[in-house]
Amino acid sequence: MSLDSALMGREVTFEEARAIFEKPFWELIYEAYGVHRRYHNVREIQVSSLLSIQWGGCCEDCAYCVQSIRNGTKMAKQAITDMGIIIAAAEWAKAIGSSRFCMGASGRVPSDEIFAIACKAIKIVKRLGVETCLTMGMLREDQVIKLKECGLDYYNHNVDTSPGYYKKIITTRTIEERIQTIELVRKHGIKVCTGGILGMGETNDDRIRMVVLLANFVEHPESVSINRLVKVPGTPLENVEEMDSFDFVRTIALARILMPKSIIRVSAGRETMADELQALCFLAGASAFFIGERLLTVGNAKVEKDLALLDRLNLKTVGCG
Ligand code: SAM
Ligand code: DTB
Ligand code: SF4
Repeated sequence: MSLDSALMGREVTFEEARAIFEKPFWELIYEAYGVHRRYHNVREIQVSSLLSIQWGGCCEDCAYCVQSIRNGTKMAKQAITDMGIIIAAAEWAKAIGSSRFCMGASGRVPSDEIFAIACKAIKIVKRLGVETCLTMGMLREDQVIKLKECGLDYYNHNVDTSPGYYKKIITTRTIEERIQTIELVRKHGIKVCTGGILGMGETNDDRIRMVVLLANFVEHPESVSINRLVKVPGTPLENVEEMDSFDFVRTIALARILMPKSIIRVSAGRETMADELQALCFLAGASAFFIGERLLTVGNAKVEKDLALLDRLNLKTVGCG
């Protein structure tokens, strides 16, 4: 019996997940690629684009984030209020192959002002025939209901690391608070995008625990975001030791095996990844990435280079709608 069917529909234990993660590398990849083939069209990659609609001035102390005032950011809080800029960015995203447009805002929770801007933008972007995604911190139930009414497709809210390592990275909130927002989003029928960051000094056991947490949600997240830390000067994680690339690939493979149907995105950190490493991520079951010159505030891989990579690997992007 294949691993995915053996584990289907029940909680996975840490020990089971670790046994998968620690398989001989090529056995793990073979297994993950098999799951990927059974549930997805392996010739297709889903691409999304990001736009920061509010940046800087955040009071949270996430050790990886350039937007936190605790990390001495010079970025004053500023929002995009001009819908024209948002529409132009969404149109550009569609033109370069994105089927989903994701808007992000700094902050622990959204202010009324940025929440209203996001609601307006969601309705307009949807009319372009592009899926919408939003990430703006923790939400109240009435806000989730409002976003659903506006037609929001996905809400991105990351657990970021393992429950045990969380306090080493963020002290101004708990992982349980994050999970509450994810549960509210799920409850009101908005698709869940969640994941975390690898390469923040955590161990492989932490990476496994994070994937197990995601895989044991009552329903698997429709979209799983695996970021590789972008080391931003001035943040406490600026000089953290580089993680092993094959452990990054192993984490993707584990996520693919434990969440067979989910979209798995290689998110931040691709700018410094070799094409060959990215190809290995796709082989291990990654099925999506962000396209565009910029993520939220940091740079991303070049668009022409990404389009050429897709071409060289005989991959095509999933169309809109
Ligand atoms: N403020 C909201 C929040 O924290 O949920 C939304 C924006 S926040 C920038 C979205 C996600 O970006 C974070 O949860 C984190 O996973 C990711 N992120 C932020 N800085 C990063 C970095 N330097 N490298 C990799 N991922 C990062
Ligand atoms: C996610 O998991 N990765 C994206 C998205 N969700 C919003 C953002 C990564 C942000 C990288 C740092 C920056 O651009 O500031
Ligand atoms: Fe603020 Fe989000 Fe950055 Fe944390 S990740 S400092 S909550 S913007």
